[in-house]
Amino acid sequence: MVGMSQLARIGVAIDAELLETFDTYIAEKGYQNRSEAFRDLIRDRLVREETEAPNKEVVGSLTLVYDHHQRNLTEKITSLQHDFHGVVVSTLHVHLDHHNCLEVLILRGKSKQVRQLADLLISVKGIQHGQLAITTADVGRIRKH
Ligand code: NI
Repeated sequence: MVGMSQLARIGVAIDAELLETFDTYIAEKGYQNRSEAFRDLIRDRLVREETEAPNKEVVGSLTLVYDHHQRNLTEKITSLQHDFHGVVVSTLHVHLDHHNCLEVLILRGKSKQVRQLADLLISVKGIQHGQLAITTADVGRIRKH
């Protein structure tokens, strides 16, 4: 793959107790060794830093749970999605039970637009839970492999 860099080895001095806690944590997460766990933590932190820049191009998934019987709710969230039609790539709707719906929106655009739409949707009256996960398609130096 273009841009694949050679491996560099580093030595890290770390408090023994902190390392023990870390080893327990990564074992619970299923990591086979510390190196991959360190790399994932570093990449996660870098993605978070990068995607906080307002003009950074990001992709995100927004999960919403709501009762579709709530008055005007579905109209409001549909209207908001049309206001941001350039940002909404795709939506998935699951009827969880008689009342509740789960909607997952795939969003793409500038970080500030994606966050603004997510905030507007999550704050609509009747949305029971909403959560935005942001990442970047432009991983560059933080490419996983
Ligand atoms: Ni539904």
